[in-house]
Amino acid sequence: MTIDWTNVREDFPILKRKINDQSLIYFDNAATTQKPKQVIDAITNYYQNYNANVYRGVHTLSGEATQVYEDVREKVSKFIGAKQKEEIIFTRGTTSSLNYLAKSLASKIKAGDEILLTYMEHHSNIIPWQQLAKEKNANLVYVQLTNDGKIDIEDYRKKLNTRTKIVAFTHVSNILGTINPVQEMTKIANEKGAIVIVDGAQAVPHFEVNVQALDVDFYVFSGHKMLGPTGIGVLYGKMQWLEAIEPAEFGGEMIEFVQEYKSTWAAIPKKFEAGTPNISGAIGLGAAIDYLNTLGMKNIKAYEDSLFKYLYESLLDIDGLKIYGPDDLCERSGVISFNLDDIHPHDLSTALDLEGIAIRAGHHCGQLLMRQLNVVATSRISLYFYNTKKEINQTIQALRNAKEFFNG
Ligand code: C6P
Repeated sequence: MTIDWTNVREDFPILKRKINDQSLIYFDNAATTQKPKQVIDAITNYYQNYNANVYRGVHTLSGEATQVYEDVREKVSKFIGAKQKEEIIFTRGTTSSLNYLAKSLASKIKAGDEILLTYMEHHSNIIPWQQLAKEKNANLVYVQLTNDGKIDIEDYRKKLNTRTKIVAFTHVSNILGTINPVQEMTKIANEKGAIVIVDGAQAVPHFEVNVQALDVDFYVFSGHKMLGPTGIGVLYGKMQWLEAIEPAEFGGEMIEFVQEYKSTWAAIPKKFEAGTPNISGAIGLGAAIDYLNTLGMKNIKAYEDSLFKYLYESLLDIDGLKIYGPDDLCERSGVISFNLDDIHPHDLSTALDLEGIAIRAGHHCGQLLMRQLNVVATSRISLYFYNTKKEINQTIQALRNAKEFFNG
């Protein structure tokens, strides 16, 4: 299939917006992606035509809503190559999936155990483990990064030992863009008997992910970074792990029998979905997956890679611009962090915003990584398939203008 990537933009109403009298150029896709009308329409259709709670009614509307909600579970399962749809738990997003796991796995951790993280983790993949370590008197251990922003595999091997109970790391760094060798890291961790949890927030939207091939124990991601709405995310777990862990949230629909002083749990996945779920969010996520499948993840990756190469080489041309992360573009996904001379990223971002260009500036929820890079903040451009070379050219010019303005 040949895709007209410029035509794809017609599906995204927001891309017609003007910001400061200029056409919007949206380069903050790692924070959240824009939504195609197919996703917006699917949510509207639910509220207009079959709004009801799931599982709770025998009436027609509830049956319809339940059917679509469960169909989305199946779609997600196929999209990430899970063995069965019951391995897909709906959550509010990556952060809530990781918090859920930290609570659910608490019973497996005792004093002196180790939880292995890396220096490129998002705060969402640090703080829940810090809290768990504090509660259990366990220890957090961090894997070093190489100078070009990759996980130091030798250090990783060294730090894994029989005390390591959990290894949690990101598939793709939201700051460096580094794609980590998940399969290799999982194999090494499993040999030591550690549970492997992978943060796929910046991976699933951009290339094909197959959790069975990766052989991870748990994999988590957010709907809103892959065209879906906010407030919906996924916690994938291998069935044997989901059977071995306890729920961390309790209430309606996650039970089987309730007695005065004890209860039993519903079958997986309902055991892990207490209360009314985000039904419209799941429906929006289902429409997002349909949309991505229509384009094809392989096509998306190929187009994004070519766009990224163009962006990377154009940025390299700007004097005084320092790029963070791997030099080998095969080891990167569509995120690029940089600093330009001594211009504060917030100033740079504000200057670009005046020209209608949205980039992100700050620590990107990665304060540990900022300290490793010896900076307080970076500017960041993150791409998606609706971006174009023309937008990159305009942004490069805007960066040159800002350089001249701030440096006089
Ligand atoms: N990163 C960014 O601009 P939530 O907020 O739960 O949907 O996702 C959290 C999260 C976890 N892991 C990684 C690797 C992430 O990139 C993010 C979100 C956004 O980089 C917001 S800070």
